Amino acid sequence: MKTLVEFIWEQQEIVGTATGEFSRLLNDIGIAAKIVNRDVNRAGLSGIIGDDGGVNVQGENQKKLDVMANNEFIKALRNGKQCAAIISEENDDVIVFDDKTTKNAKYIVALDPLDGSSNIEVNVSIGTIFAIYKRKSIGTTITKEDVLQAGTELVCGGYVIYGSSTMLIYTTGFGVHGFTYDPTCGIFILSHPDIKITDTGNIYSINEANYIYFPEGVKRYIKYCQEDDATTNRPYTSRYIGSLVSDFHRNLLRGGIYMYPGNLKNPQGKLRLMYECVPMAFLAEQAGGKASDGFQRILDMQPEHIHQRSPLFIGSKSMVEKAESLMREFSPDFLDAE
Ligand code: AHM
Ligand code: MG
Repeated sequence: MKTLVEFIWEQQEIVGTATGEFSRLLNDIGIAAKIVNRDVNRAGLSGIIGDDGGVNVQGENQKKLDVMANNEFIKALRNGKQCAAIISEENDDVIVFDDKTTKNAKYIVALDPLDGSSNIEVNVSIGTIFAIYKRKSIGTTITKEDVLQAGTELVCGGYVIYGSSTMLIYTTGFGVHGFTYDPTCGIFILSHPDIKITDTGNIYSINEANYIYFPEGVKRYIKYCQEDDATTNRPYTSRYIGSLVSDFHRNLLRGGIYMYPGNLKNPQGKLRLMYECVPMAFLAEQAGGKASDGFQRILDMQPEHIHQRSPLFIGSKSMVEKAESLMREFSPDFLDAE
């Protein structure tokens, strides 16, 4: 039995970066996850279900649990002192810590504290998504270059799923590893070492209600998924929870594709590049899968602002490649036509 903390240390020693700072940072994320897990579990009893009354920078109503989860992560990262700044879905601007120790910390964390929050009230699995970058500047104030880094610079990507059991999954570029939370002793235990996604699968996940607004390439891909072809195991099966963490997690373990494409109303789709698409893309690639905006690799995209959106096609490699080929054939100019 190996705990998350033991595993992180072991991995750091293998790659020769065992200064302890990164281990402590990941441990701080684990601490916040446990508190959020407790609150999510008790939400129906403790009066923290429902709207908070606030609206975030994307114009979405904030739920009480969104705000609570955001506060817990900020608190844990501030107290842990290994993170110099946070980019959060719930904060318009970058949160920069400026106390004596923390302002020299090496890392920057981007996070969606509670993803899939429209599912909170109905007891459906939700999650936290996080991305860790190493800052470029040390000893000065945080710069734009520290904050707006491409996914290729990512040090760690991961998520926590608050589901029928709570799990923390992460990668630092040496495989994808999953830990299940044991609530009786309060620790994350390694349960899914070295997760791999199959090259193809039979699940497709997309909000088909947006069909009429989709690019032609996406419409063709949906039809492809629905055609009868025994050699490729089609028709596939459709599964869409509406919670990226849960949809991605299922497809990672079973094989499949998740899509949130651009549409005529929102050509860049809905998901945020830095704290939703990029960490998931790192995990997908590390598991042997693929992540794309329909034309280019998600990890190669250079963010221009912290809340930037991007279309996302992610999961089993062959399935993403098929979707990309239909996008190129039938909707080559879709993203240029904004
Ligand atoms: P959120 O960060 O505001 O919760 O939005 C992201 C979520 C994803 O988890 C999910 O896949 C998607 O939004 C669902 O959107 P839709 O309801 O348009 O299908
Ligand atoms: Mg989200």
